[in-house]
Amino acid sequence: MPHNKQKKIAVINDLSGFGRCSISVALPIISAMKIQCCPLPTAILSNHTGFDSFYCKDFTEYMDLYIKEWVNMGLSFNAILTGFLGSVDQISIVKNFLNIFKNKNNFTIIDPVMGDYGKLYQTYSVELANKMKDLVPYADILTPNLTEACILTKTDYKPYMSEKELAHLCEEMSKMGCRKIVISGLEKDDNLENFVYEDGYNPKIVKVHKVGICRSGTGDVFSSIIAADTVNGVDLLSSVAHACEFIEKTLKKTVELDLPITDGICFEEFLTDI
Ligand code: PXL
Repeated sequence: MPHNKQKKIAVINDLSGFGRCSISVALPIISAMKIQCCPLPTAILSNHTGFDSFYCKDFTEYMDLYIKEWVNMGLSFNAILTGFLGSVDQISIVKNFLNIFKNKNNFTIIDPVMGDYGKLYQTYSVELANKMKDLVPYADILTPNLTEACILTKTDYKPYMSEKELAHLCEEMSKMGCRKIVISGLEKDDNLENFVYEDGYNPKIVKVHKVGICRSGTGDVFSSIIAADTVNGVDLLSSVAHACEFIEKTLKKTVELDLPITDGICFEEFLTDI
């Protein structure tokens, strides 16, 4: 197939025009890592839901037609990365997409985007959050934050958990059908930690020094780097270290520039060195 000569990743996520998250982050990062990024939008927003006001157009009704064209073109992907969903009905649309495009030669990275700091994002219903579990069995790599790991395992959220508690969360998620899990963005003292669980190995913690507080879209930078590194043949632990190092320097610059918390991290400053 002429369209499948270059490595490419399908990214199922929303397009937020301002606030540096989702497709607006995945496109530049994955491209800078020399992989073609093919977005399938789940919703189009003026700016992300962390702002007090935003316009959101749900894309559910157009997704099947969009996917059909990709099938007709004979596209294939080296990885599929999913993120923010716009409605409950999108769970079955994403499952259908994975049933068509997931195969034994590619990877699926499910970022079960649902919330942060113990709360669901504004547009997420409890029903959508419950249904997100249906995508876990498709994940070669699952990248929840702590809030999302708690929702998936029906565990009460608390901002700090011991390694034993984190390992337990991972065991529960792995029973749901995914082999590798990274619980990302754990804020502990002055550090940002990531708990890396790979079936059959002792879990590892990858940490970096955190400057200021965590910002919107950091999880999207993280999952985009993991997806692109995986396609480029990098092992999970090294790619988590890579993502952390990139996020650490970007957070530092973001604080230096004194950007509003809502505006994400200024990854453009370092994009060409990624
Ligand atoms: O970064 C997660 C995310 C993705 N998409 C939208 C969001 C958020 C977090 O606030 O609002 C639209």
